Amino acid sequence: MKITDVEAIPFAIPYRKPLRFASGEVRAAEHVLVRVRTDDGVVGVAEAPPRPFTYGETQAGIVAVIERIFAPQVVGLSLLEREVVAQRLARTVSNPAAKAALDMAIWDALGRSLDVQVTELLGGYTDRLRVAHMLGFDEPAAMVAEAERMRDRHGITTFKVKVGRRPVSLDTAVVRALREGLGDDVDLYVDGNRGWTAAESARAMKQMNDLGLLFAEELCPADDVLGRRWLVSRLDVPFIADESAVTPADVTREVLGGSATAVSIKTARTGFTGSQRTHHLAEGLGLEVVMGNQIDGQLGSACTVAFGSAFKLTSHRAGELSNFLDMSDDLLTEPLEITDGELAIRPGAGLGVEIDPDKLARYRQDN
Ligand code: MUC
Ligand code: MG
Repeated sequence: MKITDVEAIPFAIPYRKPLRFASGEVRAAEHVLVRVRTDDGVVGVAEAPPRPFTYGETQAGIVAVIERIFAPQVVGLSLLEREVVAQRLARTVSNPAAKAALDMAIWDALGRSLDVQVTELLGGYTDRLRVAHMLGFDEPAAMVAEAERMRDRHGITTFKVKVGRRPVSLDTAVVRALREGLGDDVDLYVDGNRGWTAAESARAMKQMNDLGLLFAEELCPADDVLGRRWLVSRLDVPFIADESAVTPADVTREVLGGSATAVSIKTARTGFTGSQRTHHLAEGLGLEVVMGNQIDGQLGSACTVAFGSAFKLTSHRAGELSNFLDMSDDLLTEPLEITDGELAIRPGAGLGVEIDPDKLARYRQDN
């Protein structure tokens, strides 16, 4: 079970339509496939999605940091030395998606070596998550039509609505149209990606007071420390810290400072090892948890569902697992399928997914 090789392969797959939100926009999945090989011939995989507008990483940067810094630090270690891996990677600041993908590829290789599912290794609580779909910026009618399509085709009944535009009425009109169009049987929550000020956020939440929202996420920047604390103290729904709370220390700071009351766990930025730490902390602090999406492809979504299914707290709420539906293609031999509003974990060892070599050859960008 010794790691002998780490590969970082850039690939690009276009989206059928771009996803737009307050901090940026994604038109193509320009991700990095990470493969970890062992001396037994086992290969573990994961994907890293660069999100420069959130964490500063780029596709070329992820390839470089893995090839030049991380690979030499982990080659020669056993798959069982995951804490040694974590501590070595921690010597380099930031680079969360690069570290997370390497960590998850190691867990996948471990599961395959032991012939056990990763989700069983992590906790084995259940085998599926309810799915929440993320709606990017558009006209109200188009966003309602997309939500109806997701409900009719996939049985999805939880929607996260991107907000943070100005004037705030642009977004509050969308949320109202969704509630009116879809009725009271769907769950709705909003994510501002830091687009509004605290005062704008308070005004928008007041305008949506009668719409029965489940959560509000990152409506204003965490760096507006007093404004955000003021906002969170006057809301009557949990306020999710997403990009402001990547590490357990960030979560502690945001929550104890009164600037968040719930947390988004994203395997794309904390892997399985870091996500375990955040989960345990959230459980100890008594926080709501949502399994978030870093606009992941199918491989990334398989990682989210593997982690989310492993624990009671992470499987309680619908997980954000459906962005891959907007990609024009993907790398897996067998596509993930969302049915009756749920995504199930794959039955095989590790993550239970295989990379299609023809698809990888078609979309890789390094040859
Ligand atoms: C989200 O929850 O914010 C958008 C930007 C990003 O980094 O993640 C997505 C979704
Ligand atoms: Mg978010």
